[in-house]
Amino acid sequence: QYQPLIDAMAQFMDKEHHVGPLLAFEVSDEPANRHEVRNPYDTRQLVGSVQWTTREQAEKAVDAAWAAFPRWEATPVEERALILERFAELMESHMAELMTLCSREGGKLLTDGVDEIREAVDFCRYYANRARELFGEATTLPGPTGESNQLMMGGKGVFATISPWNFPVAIFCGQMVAAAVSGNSVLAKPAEQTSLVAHRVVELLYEAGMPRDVVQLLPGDGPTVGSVLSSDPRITGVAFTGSTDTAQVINRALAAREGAALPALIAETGGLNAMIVDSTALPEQVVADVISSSFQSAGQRCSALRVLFLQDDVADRVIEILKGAMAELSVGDPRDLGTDVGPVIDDEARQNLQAHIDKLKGEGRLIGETVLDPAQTAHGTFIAPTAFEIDGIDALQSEQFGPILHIVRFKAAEIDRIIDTINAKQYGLTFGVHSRNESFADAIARKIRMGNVYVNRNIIGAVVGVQPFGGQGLSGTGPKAGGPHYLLRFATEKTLTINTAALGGNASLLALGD
Ligand code: UN1
Repeated sequence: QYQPLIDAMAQFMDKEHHVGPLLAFEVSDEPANRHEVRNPYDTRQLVGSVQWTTREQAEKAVDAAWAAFPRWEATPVEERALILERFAELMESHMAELMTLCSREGGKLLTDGVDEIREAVDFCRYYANRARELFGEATTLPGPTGESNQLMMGGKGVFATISPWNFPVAIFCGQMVAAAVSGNSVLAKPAEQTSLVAHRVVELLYEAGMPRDVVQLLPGDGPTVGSVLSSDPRITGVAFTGSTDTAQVINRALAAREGAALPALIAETGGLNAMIVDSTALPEQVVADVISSSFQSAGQRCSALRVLFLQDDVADRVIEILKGAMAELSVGDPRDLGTDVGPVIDDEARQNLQAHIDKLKGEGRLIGETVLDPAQTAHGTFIAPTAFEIDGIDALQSEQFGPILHIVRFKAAEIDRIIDTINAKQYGLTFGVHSRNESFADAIARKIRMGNVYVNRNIIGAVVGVQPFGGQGLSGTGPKAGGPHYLLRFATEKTLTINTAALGGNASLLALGD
């Protein structure tokens, strides 16, 4: 079913894109401030360039966002929601173009590209409907006679959304539209690596009717754009998805602001995601789920599996099948439907992952590795899917954001200690159990402190509205993206209490919204 999309992608394949910020005011072309974008599959290919936002432009964008806020907040929620729905339709009808950008700029496989854009579309529709429920009519609350009580929902002000390169459409859109549909104006900072697709997406958002001062796009780096967005006292809230370390930096910057609203950081960060497999599990199914959890999207999902705990009596069997499956993985061109694993995002990522691999190889820990075909991978930033056996997770401090799996063997009697060790790491994102012993799986699922727990399946691919996604502890603040409470963190609540007796019982005179 991909063939029509592949055909449609052809027309976008060789185009170069030269873009810049999308702000409420004109920005002149500054060649000196342009950054090249290269294809991770073949870094000899120039995909385009991005002009980064300057500090002065970012500050001016905050002015414009504040000026837009009261008008936008007063816009009926139905109108705001309809813009999201039109935007979702436009993304669907531009699927091939957006997928091409995801592939050429972000190294995404076609299948991942389709999932990515569908997820963005789902976010728009889900948040549009949730916004109608939350921001429509005020809720009338019961109270004593002679008094009326109403709870009204509004926006907070100006939100900065700072998003990652691994879901350059889905997460980028999810944060941006959640903030906007809740009545806030938005300054969206895409990841440096994936600004081209973000630019096209925001153009479509404008086409859908979003006013240009309500959502502005500020491509650029952390030290310039990121620092304005986390240190300007006029920023009411920040929605951030990315590394735990960066979230801590943003959190400190927000907290240090004088005279600013108390910070509202919504962070969705990293994990040290584990899966526990006991001796009753089905090895073939375990391996299929481990392969997708660890190596799909080249392991570049915050939900991806990093540590596999195997009960000793099934460990050899699972490892043997896993090695066979890893040998079969085809690593290479993301545009080829036969490819299982594409490149990692850039050379910096490749070097960091390779250093981790070299270290563990040096310790004699390697148990399986996919062999790369130089004809496919020589010009790109590739990392071979690799599995190591380690003694425990003490030495694993933070996640390796790539196709690297660590395996730990355990004995049945050690299970409680293992759960405690995993919980003590304080990363709390995704987690899996494979077991046909229901009470075992259930007990572990209850004890583990994780945001998303999966039993007898893979641990990636949370579906919007069905499996709300997000972690706890070092993995994030909540509320969960794609869940019923997400928009609440972008909103204010106002309780309006009226002494109706004073108005001769006619409270409607004062009811807000009239
Ligand atoms: C992320 O990698 O930042 O469950 C989030 C999943 C996706 C979300 C991943 N829906 O894999």
